[in-house]
Amino acid sequence: MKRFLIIGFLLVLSGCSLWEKPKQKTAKPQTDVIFGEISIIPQPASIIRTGGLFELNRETKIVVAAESSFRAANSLNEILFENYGFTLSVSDDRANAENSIVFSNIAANETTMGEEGYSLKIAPELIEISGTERGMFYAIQSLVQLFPLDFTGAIQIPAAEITDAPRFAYRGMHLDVARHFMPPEFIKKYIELLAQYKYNYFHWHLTDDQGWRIEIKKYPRLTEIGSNRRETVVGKSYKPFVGDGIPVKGFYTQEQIRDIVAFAKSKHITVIPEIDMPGHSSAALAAYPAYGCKTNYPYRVQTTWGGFPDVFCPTEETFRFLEDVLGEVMELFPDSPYVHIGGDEVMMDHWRDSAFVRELKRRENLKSEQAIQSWFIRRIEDFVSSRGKKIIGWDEILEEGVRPSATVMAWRGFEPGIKAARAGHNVIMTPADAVYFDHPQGNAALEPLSLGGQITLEDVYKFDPIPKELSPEDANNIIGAQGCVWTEFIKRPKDVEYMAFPRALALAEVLWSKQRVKNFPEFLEKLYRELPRLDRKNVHYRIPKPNGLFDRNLLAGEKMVLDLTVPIADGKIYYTLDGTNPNLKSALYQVPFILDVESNKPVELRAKVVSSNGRESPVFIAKYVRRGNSTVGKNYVPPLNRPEVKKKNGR
Ligand code: TNX
Repeated sequence: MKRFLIIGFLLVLSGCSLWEKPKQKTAKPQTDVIFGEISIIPQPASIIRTGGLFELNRETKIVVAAESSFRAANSLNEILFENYGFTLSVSDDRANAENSIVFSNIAANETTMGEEGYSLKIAPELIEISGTERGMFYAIQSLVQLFPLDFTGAIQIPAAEITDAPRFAYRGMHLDVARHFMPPEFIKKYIELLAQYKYNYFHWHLTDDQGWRIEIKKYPRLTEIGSNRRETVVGKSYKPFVGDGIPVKGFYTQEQIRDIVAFAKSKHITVIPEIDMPGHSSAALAAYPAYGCKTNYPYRVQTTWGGFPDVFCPTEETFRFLEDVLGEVMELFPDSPYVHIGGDEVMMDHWRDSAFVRELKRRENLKSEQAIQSWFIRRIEDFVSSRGKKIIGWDEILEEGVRPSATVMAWRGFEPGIKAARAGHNVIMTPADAVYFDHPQGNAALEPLSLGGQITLEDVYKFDPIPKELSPEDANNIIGAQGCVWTEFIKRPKDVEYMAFPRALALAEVLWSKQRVKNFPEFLEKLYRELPRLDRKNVHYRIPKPNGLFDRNLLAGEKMVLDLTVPIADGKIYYTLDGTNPNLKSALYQVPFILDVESNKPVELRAKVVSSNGRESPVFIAKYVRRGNSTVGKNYVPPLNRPEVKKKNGR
């Protein structure tokens, strides 16, 4: 019955003209996607080009056999509708399979492609998609990247046979909503974008010193008090403190959380909640000071960044409180096998000062404050596992031993990850120097205010979650990696987008694609085709650096040919050579030319890319240095008519 209702709904959806957007503008030739290579991020394991094209049009039918394929088909229809304003009819009639997209659901235990793998066969007469429900969902994410941006009567898709499966089981992105609250609609947008690139986990950092952002029914003060910050430090003016006077508020109600979790599930993303303990707990202690070790202490929702001595006191009352909180949390995230309990950066001064803690140490034979931290985490882990879930903690939880069942997020470099993998823990690699997307994407002086050293798109692409030191057996314990977006200096959703994209696309390829099919220049080519799709979704990604712009040491006599290509469709490059930052009045780069670089007189080129809708990249700098005698070639003819130059600059 339910099944027919779904068919009915889809038929109505596809046949009803009210649902159709006005036809797309004027006919325009399709992009070179059809004739060019097949451009998919993350790169599939195997693509075999066969001949011809499949033409998807309004008459194309979707054929499904099982309920799980209905859901997969539905997600294809959603994408078609959102982008082109129409949907396809869905039926279980396999009789005439011409001009159709046939979904075949395969049970996970009956496929060699694994739980997440898929096969996508595009032939001129039909498209066949097979896999588990999740696998079919990923097949669709690949398929739609082959569609042109605009619909001009038919969507032509190059024929090919794609077989695919991920390299890692854990492919995550994180978002800190404690430092700056992000509205529920944005969380959904973020999740949708992650799903598009085959991520399967969203790690939601919900509590920290500067804000508690999840409603807990039994402890209403957590959000009444803990979700309100009076103001925020301006930039890095901690001492003396300069505040901006602007309150930061916001939390997610349980209803909103359920809605987001269900939305994520429909996109095959598991949401992992993080409740940080025993440190990073100022906001909770501002609401319930009784669970700290100090009496008459000015616990408050912090307005600056860094570490704070506020810490949960390991009393029975505190454990009861934390178990109540985690109990409610686990009910809100029924599909997550994990709860993240933080465990990072604990300052132990308050424990050291506490008579209660000294007595506890004696009673439990705990030799150090670190040992209390481990004892604390083990108690929490016992509770979490009694509810059938596993804990994840930041790598500090390893320090005095934690049970092997705990999954470790290695953030302080590779070393803790190596240690944890050797000790038999499952490990998720999140080394700050490689995948902390709150770090700047280029020269920090030219980027928005941020933390840490630069991590470029290429750095992310070249990151390998498996450290070379590990034996193949221990390497199996590395279940994946995750990009982290801490939001001390990232205030608004569009700032999150700027920091996360396009680096999250590079990381998606690290996590999904086999190493042998990875190639950074090809990734950049694919990115060029993919960015307009992000524009379509109003994603405020950071416009990448023009290709061909990098520092050069020139040999005597070597010509410095400046040959740049714009990294985005319809983009323009403005540049200066006098050390000032370029703007829209600066010289417009049009064709390759020779730059005079005299001996021992370095030239600094500053460039900025501006998109057709007026969005500006940061300033990019390249330095050209020539040592020794120069004989700058005066006779050089710029390759004006080189086809690749025309193609890229002409769009
Ligand atoms: C370290 S990573 C932290 C966060 C900060 C981040 C800034 C971790 C477990 N703790 O509290 O926001 O660095 O990059």
